[in-house]
Amino acid sequence: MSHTDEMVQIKTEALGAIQHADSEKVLQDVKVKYLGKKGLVTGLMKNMKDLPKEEKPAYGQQVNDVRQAITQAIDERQAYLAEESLNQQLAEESIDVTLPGRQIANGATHPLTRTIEEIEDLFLGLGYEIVTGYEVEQDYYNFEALNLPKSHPARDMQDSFYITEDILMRTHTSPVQARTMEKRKGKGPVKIICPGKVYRRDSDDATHSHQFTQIEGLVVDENIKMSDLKGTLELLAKSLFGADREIRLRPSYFPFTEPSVEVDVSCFKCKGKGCNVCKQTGWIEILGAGMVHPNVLEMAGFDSKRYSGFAFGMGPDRIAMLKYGIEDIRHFYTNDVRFLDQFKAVEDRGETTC
Ligand code: FA5
Repeated sequence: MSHTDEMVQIKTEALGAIQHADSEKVLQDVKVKYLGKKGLVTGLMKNMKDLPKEEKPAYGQQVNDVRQAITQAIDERQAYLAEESLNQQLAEESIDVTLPGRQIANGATHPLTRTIEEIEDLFLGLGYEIVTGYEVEQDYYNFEALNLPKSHPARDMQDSFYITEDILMRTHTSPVQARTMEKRKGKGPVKIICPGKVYRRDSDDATHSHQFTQIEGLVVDENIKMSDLKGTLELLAKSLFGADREIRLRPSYFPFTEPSVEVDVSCFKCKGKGCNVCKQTGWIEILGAGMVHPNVLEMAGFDSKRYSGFAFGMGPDRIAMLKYGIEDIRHFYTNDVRFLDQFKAVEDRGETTC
């Protein structure tokens, strides 16, 4: 085959291969095969040495024309393939703006959080501060500073998770009272509520959990009386369970308050007649309270002759159970979305009281 025939053949083959290259990768291979350092067009130049001198310029020109034709065909194919791939990408990624949007699943505030926030709002409105303490607490603040020395039998009322002999998971929110009073260095007034988690070695059942929440309340000032406590708790009961609720105080015992009371609210379901919610008594127990024991005031550095105070401690878990008709406290902690979802509707309706 003559050099010219060879050239024509290479050009024809190359242009065919370029037209058939269906990807940029294949096209690149074609380019290397014909125009690369060891490519076929580059190889044509090597024929020059066999040609008579006078034919060399024309031959060189022809090879350059072939190189140029192939280069141009490759560039055109390259541009075509790039456009193709862009079109394909645009088609794949196109957004149909007419499709309906996807619903975002909204959560709802946990019923316990709702109850705690509702109680906090009431007391903030009455000028109380919110103070939080430590869930891992010293025996001193959990018991001793509350008039419960090491050997006191009333410690049994709050079976405890001890970490060391002197450190435990707090069994109530009352240590926050002791710590706050100590910080105030004997100067009133103190007007606080203390929400938080507490822990007891109670066996779990429908109304007991080993971890639950409490909200403590404490007011210390000159001239604080039992009637102040009663008025405050009446307001709380009405705010939580309805404006026509009444409360009653029954004598009780807490080492840190004297006198101590259990506080009942008239049943919101049967209005005091007797039903399954109030166990046919017409009353529901909601919290413990009393006048701060002089020993507790003195241990925290307050002069008990000048200052007096009241304190109360409630369990929002039990209050939320009553408010929302929840029959098992464990629902609060198992995070079953079917349970939690029900409170979305309550929230959407903006309900606050039962
Ligand atoms: C106390 O813990 C006192 N510190 C409350 C107090 C504070 C009294 C200030 C006087 C002055 P008690 O042990 O009764 O009291 O608990 C208070 C509330 O916590 C109970 O009324 C109940 O609602 C809740 N509670 C107690 N044990 C559990 C439990 N295992 N699971 C869920 N709630 C509980």
